[in-house]
Amino acid sequence: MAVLAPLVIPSAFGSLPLSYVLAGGTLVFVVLSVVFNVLQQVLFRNPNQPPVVFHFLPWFGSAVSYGMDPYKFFEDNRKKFGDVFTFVLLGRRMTVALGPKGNDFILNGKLSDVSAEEAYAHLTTPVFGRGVIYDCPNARLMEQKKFAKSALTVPAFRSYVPLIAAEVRKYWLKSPEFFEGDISRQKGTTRLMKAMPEMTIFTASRTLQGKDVRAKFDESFADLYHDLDRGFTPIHFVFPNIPISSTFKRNAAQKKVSDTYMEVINERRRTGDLSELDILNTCLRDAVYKDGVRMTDREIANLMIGILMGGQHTSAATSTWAILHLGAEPELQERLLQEQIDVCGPELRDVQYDDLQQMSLLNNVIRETLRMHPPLHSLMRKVMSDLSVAGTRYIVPRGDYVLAAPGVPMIDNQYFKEPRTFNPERWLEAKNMINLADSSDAATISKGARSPYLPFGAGRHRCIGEQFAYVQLGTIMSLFIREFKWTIYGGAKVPTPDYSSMVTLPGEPSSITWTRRTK
Ligand code: X2N
Repeated sequence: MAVLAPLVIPSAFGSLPLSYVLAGGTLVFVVLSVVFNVLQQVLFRNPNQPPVVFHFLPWFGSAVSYGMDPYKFFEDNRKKFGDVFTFVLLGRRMTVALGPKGNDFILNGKLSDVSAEEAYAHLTTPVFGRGVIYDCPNARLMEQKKFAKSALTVPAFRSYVPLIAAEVRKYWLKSPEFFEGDISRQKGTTRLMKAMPEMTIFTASRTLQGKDVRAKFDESFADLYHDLDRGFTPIHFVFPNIPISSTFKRNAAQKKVSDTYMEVINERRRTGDLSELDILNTCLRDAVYKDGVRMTDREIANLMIGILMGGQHTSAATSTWAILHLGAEPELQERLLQEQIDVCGPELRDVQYDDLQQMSLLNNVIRETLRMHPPLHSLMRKVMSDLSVAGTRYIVPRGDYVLAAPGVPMIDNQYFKEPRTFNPERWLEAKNMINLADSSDAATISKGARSPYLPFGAGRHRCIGEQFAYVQLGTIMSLFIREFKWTIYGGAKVPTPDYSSMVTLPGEPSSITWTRRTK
């Protein structure tokens, strides 16, 4: 049939099918843009802007080397260019500023100069929903953080520890990763990247959001949050609305989860029971902005999604890394058990919040885990007006993004001896506890970002979840240490990091083999 015959174009080479012409045209376009891109980098270097990491492909830029191992990428380019350089990442110009000064420059940047919401909202708003976190003016976020933070008091933490312990025990009992209903089981193998995210979501929802919210995870919430997770990826950072199933599921799940929180809110208002010390109740009572505007129930619902997503990936990754490091060091497990006995007595009474404060080795294990594996390797801001970099002639142009990598000083031997060695004991030395900037730096680096140890960031966007993270991780780890001895599955080493997700995760298989401690 004539309509199916390939369209033929006359040309200098005779007649060619259209597909050949299109392919040839595309090839010529790609070759020309690569050539133009290379020539532009070689010929037109602007001495008043940071050096640009050389890349063949326009738009794509250095995506592969950054995406595969950002720390190696930062280190390699620091050797070539120093602390400040620009690279192209999937259509964005990212200017990196390394070291404590770089962290200060970015994380303490003026509100009128750098914007987090302009860097993140396209990723986070479809997941969290409208009106909160990065989908509102920064002044609103500051107050939302204050509302949430005001729930995170010592009395609240005291109430959380037994709730976390109960959730962990319940999980062990029913989960196939642990006892699977058979409490007499004495040994097993656990895929940490299955078990720890589940334990994290159950414990965080139970404590931060209450019994009724936790109960939803036995019904629909687990699958819906799973759909939200799969819409919270670097792919969606680059293409927020890429038409693939994870995007559609993300959008549907956001609506359903938000609606479910609204139902919980209505029910709490109906019964008037706001007695639990959770963030939801605090917001229902107190979330009135300084200008008299009250947060709507929808905004409170969406804030709950953001808070749970935030706590989820970061804590699940950190507990997994910590358990893996301990799995590689059985002797450290014994010392942690001794600490449990020293603090809670030989009968090992249930751990309390105040006990956790006495467990310095346990807290140093968490601190050291966060030093080697801060969940977020890159913190970004969009540059809103031309920024000059102190001590250089560089101007970072408006429209660029700036990228802080607080994890870089944390593995730099200038600040931490043998930085690749997991050594919780290093935190017993006082010099590691505070800022290590020398006196000449101290004058130029304003407070908050001076420290080479910033796993919770610094400045106006600093994490509000630090204390909660220590309570959650400390309680879960205490229970693990009391119940099990473990090694990494197959006698393997601690896995290398996988940077392809939103947080730095241990590569698979991240499994442990455990035996019960007989009591
Ligand atoms: C294609 C490898 O993979 O070459 F969650 F209430 C809730 C952090 C945002 C990181 C974005 C890009 C990686 C490309 C790899 C809340 C608790 C938060 C804080 C290239 C070939 C979320 C985006 C990561 C780009 C890296 C936003 C989290 N506390 N939670 N090539 O944070 O705080 C929250 C806050 C972001 C990113 C990336 C590639 C408050 C590849 C191969 C492939 N990034 N990324 N939180 N790449 N390749 C959170 C900050 C907020």
